[in-house]
Amino acid sequence: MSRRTAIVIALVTGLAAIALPIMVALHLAREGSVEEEMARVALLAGEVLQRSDRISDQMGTAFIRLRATEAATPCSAENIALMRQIDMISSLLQAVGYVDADRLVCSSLGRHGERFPIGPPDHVDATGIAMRASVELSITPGVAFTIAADAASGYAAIVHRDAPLDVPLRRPDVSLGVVTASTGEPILGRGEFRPEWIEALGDAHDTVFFDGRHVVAVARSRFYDHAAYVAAPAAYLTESARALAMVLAPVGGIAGLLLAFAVFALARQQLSLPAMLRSGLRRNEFFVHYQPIVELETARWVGAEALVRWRRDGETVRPDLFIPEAEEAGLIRRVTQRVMELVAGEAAGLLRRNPHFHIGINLSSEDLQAPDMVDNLRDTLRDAGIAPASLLLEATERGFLKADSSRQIVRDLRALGVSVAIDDFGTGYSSLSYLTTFELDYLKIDKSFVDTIGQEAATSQVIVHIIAMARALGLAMIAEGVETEAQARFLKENGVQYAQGWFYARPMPFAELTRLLEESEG
Ligand code: G
Ligand code: G
Ligand code: MN
Repeated sequence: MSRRTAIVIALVTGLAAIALPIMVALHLAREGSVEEEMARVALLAGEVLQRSDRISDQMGTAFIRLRATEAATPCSAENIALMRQIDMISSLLQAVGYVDADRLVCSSLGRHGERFPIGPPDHVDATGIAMRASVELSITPGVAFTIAADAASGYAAIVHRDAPLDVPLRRPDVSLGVVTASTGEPILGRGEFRPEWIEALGDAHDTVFFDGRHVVAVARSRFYDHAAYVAAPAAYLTESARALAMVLAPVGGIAGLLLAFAVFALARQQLSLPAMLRSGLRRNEFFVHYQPIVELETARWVGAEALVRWRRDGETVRPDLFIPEAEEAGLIRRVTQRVMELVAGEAAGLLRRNPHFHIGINLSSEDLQAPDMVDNLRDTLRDAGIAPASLLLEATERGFLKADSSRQIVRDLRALGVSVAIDDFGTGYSSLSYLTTFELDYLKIDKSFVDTIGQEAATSQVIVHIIAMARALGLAMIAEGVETEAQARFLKENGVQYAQGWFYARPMPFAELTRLLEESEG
């Protein structure tokens, strides 16, 4: 994956991370309000049913008590007194009375005579109750009553028509009513009514559903042939969903931002150098350039230092950038291993044809601690058919810091026939006496000392001491970073055997190295 693709993916994912929770919040808001509305209408339907059940209970009780008097004249003074008493104790009945020939002859209010015609019953139910659903009485104009009369005895109960519907409503356009459960015939109700709402009940005791236009609850009485329904139009939903969304959307937005942030952090981590190094190793993005090492006496190329390069998305990353990262991330062993494989792969032929030519490979301090390092190297060299003497391993002072293990590995390497150099000498912090405890072959004089040659600075004397010391320790010297003829002359005059630097050649691809070598020998 290229860096650009990764950034685009991170951006798209980040945007999705912001948009998705908002959409989910909106959806939940709608869902939540449907559920909320279902709970609300179910509760209301239960209340309507309970009220209509209690009204029926009180009517039934009233009929039983009135019938029990077995009075010859139902409108006797004693009977009217009883009616009054029943009326007083029945919380939901407005009055009880006596019906004859479609007139309310008397009631708990007194004797009415001819004054209260109530018309014929709308229907007589299975238990012999004659229902008049909506009757207006002349003493209370504009108020509708339901009159239920016991057809056999003529006794009747009078309730406000809408008494069962007297439940607290949040909205005026909620429909509610009571129907005959067995037939679905409406008994009383307010607002829109659809027969299919009752049909949806089937054999169940109650049901609640959303038919796309209304949230509907229907509940059937356990005692009477009644069912109550409550239906809230869906228009509320969008409204309450909007209200809920106003709360949820910002929460979703914040969650989205957090998510987007996490995605970004993850993407950044994926784009981090260690992650890129890992994928670079997997995808063989590393290659090696070779910088010739020159014998000062003869000006001949006697070897070359392998310098790792990394081509990432078309550009070459410098090793001073990624080597420290690789060390930090614990990947340097794999980098070194890869360099060794690359060198073994391309340079084996050249090294067999030129037994005195050598290739230098840089080691990191971790390489000098790895117990399998010597065995791995031996295998790599054997598989490639390279003589160990063709190899120079360069380790910096830092590499020698863990003295005991690294000293043994250096010993094993040299026993194998490989040469070992101390690289960047003088730039570390090891004491000289400490370095003398290592058995080495070469000392590479760091460029910073070569740079001082010919300068007046006091440090320009240091290189003289380094040279003297290397000679005392019996180490051959390779001067690094030689850029001028004057530097080359000075080094040669002071007994430095080898040099490396732009004055001779820059690091180059292997093909160029072989071409130039063959030309010089040709
Ligand atoms: O020429 P160049 O920019 O490649 O060198 C930069 C630094 O990277 C030098 O200090 C060199 O020692 C180091 N270096 C180059 N190749 C390797 C390698 O394969 N392994 C290690 N550990 N260091 C390397
Ligand atoms: O492993 P070491 O630090 O020795 O690697 C040598 C480093 O110095 C590499 O980055 C290499 O490209 C660089 N180099 C080699 N010769 C010269 C030179 O003559 N001048 C400069 N400025 N850098 C050089
Ligand atoms: Mn080096």
